[in-house]
Amino acid sequence: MKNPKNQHNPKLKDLEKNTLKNDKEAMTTDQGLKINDDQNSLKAGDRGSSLLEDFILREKITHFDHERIPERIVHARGSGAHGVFKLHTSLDKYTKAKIFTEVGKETPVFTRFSTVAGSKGSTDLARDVRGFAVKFYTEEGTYDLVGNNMPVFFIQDAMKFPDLVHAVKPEPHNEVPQAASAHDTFWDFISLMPESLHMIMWAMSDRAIPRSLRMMEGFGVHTFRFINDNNESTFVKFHWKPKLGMHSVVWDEAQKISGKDSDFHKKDLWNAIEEGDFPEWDLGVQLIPEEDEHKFDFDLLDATKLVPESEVPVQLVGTMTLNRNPSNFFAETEQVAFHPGHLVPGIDFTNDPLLQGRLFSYTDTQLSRLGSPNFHEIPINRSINPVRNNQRDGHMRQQINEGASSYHPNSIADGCPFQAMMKDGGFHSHEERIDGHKVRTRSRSFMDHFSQAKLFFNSQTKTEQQHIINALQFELSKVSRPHIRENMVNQLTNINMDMAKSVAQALGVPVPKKPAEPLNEGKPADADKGHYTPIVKEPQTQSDDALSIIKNLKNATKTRKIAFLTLGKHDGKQLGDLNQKLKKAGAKLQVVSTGLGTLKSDSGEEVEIAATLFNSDAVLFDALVIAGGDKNGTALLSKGKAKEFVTDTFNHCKPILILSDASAFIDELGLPCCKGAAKSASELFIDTSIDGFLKSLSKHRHWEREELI
Ligand code: HDE
Repeated sequence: MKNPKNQHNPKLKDLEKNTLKNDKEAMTTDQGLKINDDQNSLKAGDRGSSLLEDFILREKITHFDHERIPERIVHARGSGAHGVFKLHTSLDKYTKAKIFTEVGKETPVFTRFSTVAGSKGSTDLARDVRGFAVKFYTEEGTYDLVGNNMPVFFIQDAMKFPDLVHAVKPEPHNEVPQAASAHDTFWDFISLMPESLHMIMWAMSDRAIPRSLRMMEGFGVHTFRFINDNNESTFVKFHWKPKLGMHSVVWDEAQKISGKDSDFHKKDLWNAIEEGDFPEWDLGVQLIPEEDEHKFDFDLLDATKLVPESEVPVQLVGTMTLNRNPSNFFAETEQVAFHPGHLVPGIDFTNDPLLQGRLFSYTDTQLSRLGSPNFHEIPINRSINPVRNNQRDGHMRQQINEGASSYHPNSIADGCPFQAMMKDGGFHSHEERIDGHKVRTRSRSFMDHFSQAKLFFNSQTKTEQQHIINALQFELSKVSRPHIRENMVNQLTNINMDMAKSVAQALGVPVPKKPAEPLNEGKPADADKGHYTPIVKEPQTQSDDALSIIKNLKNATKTRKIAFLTLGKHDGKQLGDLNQKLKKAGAKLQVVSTGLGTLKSDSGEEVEIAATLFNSDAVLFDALVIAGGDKNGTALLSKGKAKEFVTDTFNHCKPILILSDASAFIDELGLPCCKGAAKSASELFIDTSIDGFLKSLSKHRHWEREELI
């Protein structure tokens, strides 16, 4: 989508130096030689062997042979987009970072969303954490906010990251399962590491199966520091809040989407941007004065903890809008290289041991992924502030540094490039008094592994709690070793006994009667036992509405995709009326029938069919309309696929509008929940009026229906 506003985006201007269009131009070799025959190799005779001399064939095949680069070790599957961040509230009291002080300023960004565990070609709808990485191209250098869609993490110390990733990735002996945590090694590790339990609650919740990348929150996860002009520090937690609100799919739906369209999220983001429905997120900050560092019932340096919004409110300061799709997936989305250590003056780290390890890992991994320390020169990674230093050479160097000096201090180049004073934007690491022994240990203040898992579970609606239980039942039912299932149930007893019991019942393991002693194998061989014994306690904040998706529903109608199921001869006036009202609400109606082409309504208007019962599926839509007119509704049900379409929509609790004879339709449909005794439309949460349907759409799902299924 060409957005006229983008012509002022300095990063997009910068990228233009490297973009190429082939319009009306001849094909050439990599050396610029025009090619006359791209169909045939050079041969000794027209049936003879190919000649080594064929430099054109050799060049083409050699380039092809080397096209692949290693995929990211984690977050391999991603979707990216360009956009801008605009600040509306200055944070100059806390930070000198210009992106957060100059109100009205638009900073170019490139954002990449990802799943974590799956390979590059895996499905979008895996139950997984989503990466949410934003690169801000600022005049003070590039700043990366490399976060996730969940505010906490599985582990507390970077030392355990390779173990966690080995455990969740496909098992090493047979390389299965792909993009799934439902297997023995993952749950074996988790069951022995109680520090992961808070994150497990998030990963088993609906947050792990978002409806759209446009409808999920983002978090910086760690506690960072803001530094102001007086070099005073304030702790900060970053939040991204989607303007469309949060929405998720249900697990059965997620699995079916994976089969019907494994690129569901990728296409959704791409299409929204192409259609001008630019996704937006508000950036929020939680600010904590340095003197309050120890006032919480958890450690701010522990990445398995969040700061409840009811304790420290999130202040919204600006908005990110993604308004342009990449021109080339590999050049931009694949080659973009994020790093939590890409900072600007005014932002700094804390001693969170997970963050500290990340500061090493990201540059290191780019070296093997992108192959050279010059990865910062790749156009998508290039700073819009010119790069000047004494780093030289290396594979694929692009910059041509002039002059004889490549060192500092020097006299022959007048000391240039020179070191910038702090007042001129020179980065100065925050000075912090550190006084302690060199120890390989973990602070006792990190040993409460359960209280925030309880907080998260307590904060969910009944529906959401049931989804967590269902997810645990599903995941652990795929674990073949009974002792792992049992260990996991024991861990759950320290979060919620009812949850632990329900999970145990579904797994065929002993149902616990009381909370178990938590297993904690995540401790050193000679550890002082007392030090590493988990602290089981209640959270200071018992429940926080901000943690629930359902309690925070908003704007649910905008960009919703609605299927209008018809065989033709539908009521044309009804369709027109519905279309108009849906458009006004920002939703999109698509006609679905048995084949492509056009259909005529009862009054003769032609409508274009967007999808068929065979090339599409109910899981790819947010809601369903059964057209009225000439027995259209019940006639539809003679098609087995249509029955499945309606039943899936019903089972996934999505809004349904029946514009034909609703009771005859329901009777004919024979839903599993009401076999024999047909229930009325209202008892089944099925709408029969357009206005009622619009209300249902804005609610997103009829969760009450889960009671009937
Ligand atoms: Fe990452 N992570 N990570 N991570 N991470 C990577 O860097 C790592 C962690 C996150 O779209 C890798 O360039 C360690 C937390 C995102 O390109 C690698 C630890 C959070 C992305 C790496 C963590 C993240 C990555 C793989 C524990 C949320 C995708 C490819 C100490 C705050 C960025 C790459 C993109 C990618 C290491 C934990 C977010 C290997 C060692 C916590 C969004 O460097």
